Amino acid sequence: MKIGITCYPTHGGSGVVATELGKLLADRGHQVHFISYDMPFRLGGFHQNIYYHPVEANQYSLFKYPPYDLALASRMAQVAQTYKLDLLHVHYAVPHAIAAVLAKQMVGDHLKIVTTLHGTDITVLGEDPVLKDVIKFGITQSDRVTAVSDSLAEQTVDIFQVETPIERIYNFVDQRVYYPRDVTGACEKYTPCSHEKTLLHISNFRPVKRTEDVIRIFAQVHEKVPTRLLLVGEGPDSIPIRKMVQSLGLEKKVSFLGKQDDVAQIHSLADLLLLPSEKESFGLVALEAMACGVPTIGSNAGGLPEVVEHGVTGFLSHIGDVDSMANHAIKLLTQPALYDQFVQAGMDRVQKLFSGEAVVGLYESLYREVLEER
Ligand code: GMT
Repeated sequence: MKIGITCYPTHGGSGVVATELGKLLADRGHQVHFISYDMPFRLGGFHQNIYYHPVEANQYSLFKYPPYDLALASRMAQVAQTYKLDLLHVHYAVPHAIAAVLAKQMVGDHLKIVTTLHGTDITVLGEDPVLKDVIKFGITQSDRVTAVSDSLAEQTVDIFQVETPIERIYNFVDQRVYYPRDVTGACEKYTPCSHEKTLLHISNFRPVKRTEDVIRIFAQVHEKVPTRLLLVGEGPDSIPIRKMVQSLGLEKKVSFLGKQDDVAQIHSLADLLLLPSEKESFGLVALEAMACGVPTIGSNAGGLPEVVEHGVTGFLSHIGDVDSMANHAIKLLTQPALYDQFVQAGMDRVQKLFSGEAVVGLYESLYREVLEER
């Protein structure tokens, strides 16, 4: 098949999933065309069967806002015509699904659109009265719509009152990259080595991640068990969180590592991942941690309970229940046999539900099904 993929090319989970999917599809012999404003960061070097087509918005002085959405639609149509694409698979509804609908109108009905909903495109932007109707339009005009968890599929129906069937296809992880790495000596690369237990949080430091809760959980755990905290990622809450760490006198125990590329290695340094999010349609970072042998302590928001099995591969508490999350962390850190059981259960769960091979097969079947309708 000839497949166009559009995603956000940055460090976010939707872009990671889209890029990894594209690479696996290319490995299986499909021709994959990434169409975006930048090269997806996970794409790396040369890959057979993968092409990248940049989108540039015109900066003409009349425009207060460069028309990226139109440039994207136009580029999608050009690539579709030039390379005779069978379908566009767009990740994240805004503006990608809407741009794809426009491209399809320019090219013709034979070009199919598969839209994958990732989370905040529905749970945050779907609540925006300005965007709500156009997101609904993108969903209803797509030939197939998938969501990364049952929770997100249900929320989409609730928020938009759509009858469009939404197929749940879970995110996946490449187990050739995400596995418990031997990190002997690697700790120095990120922070002074220590015999303390290591807690880890990775996110875009947006309010939905509740990073203040991460610090509160850590402060409680640290009182009972010698621990340190690694924080990976950057965003609007990074500076307030630094201030909070200072005001609690925890600077020596908390390392801010900023954005990092080799996340599998950092996961492998950790004992627990903290993910107390307000919203989390899936929680790719919890899946990556699980694949690296790291249980998650987090909230039961959105689709997180579909990834982390409470009491089996991690512990999930109500959003904001910092005491419960801290107690669960202390329990796992102080009971080695239980901890090992959680690690093993997590790795088994990854194999059973979230392997790249299985999930790429589901997308391939979906593509075939939609192309048969031509
Ligand atoms: O976590 C974010 O805010 C980034 C966002 C994105 O679009 O990359 O993540 C969403 O998609 C990920 C991949 O499907 C999911 O793992 C995240 O749970 C989801 N984030 C939210 O729902 C807040």
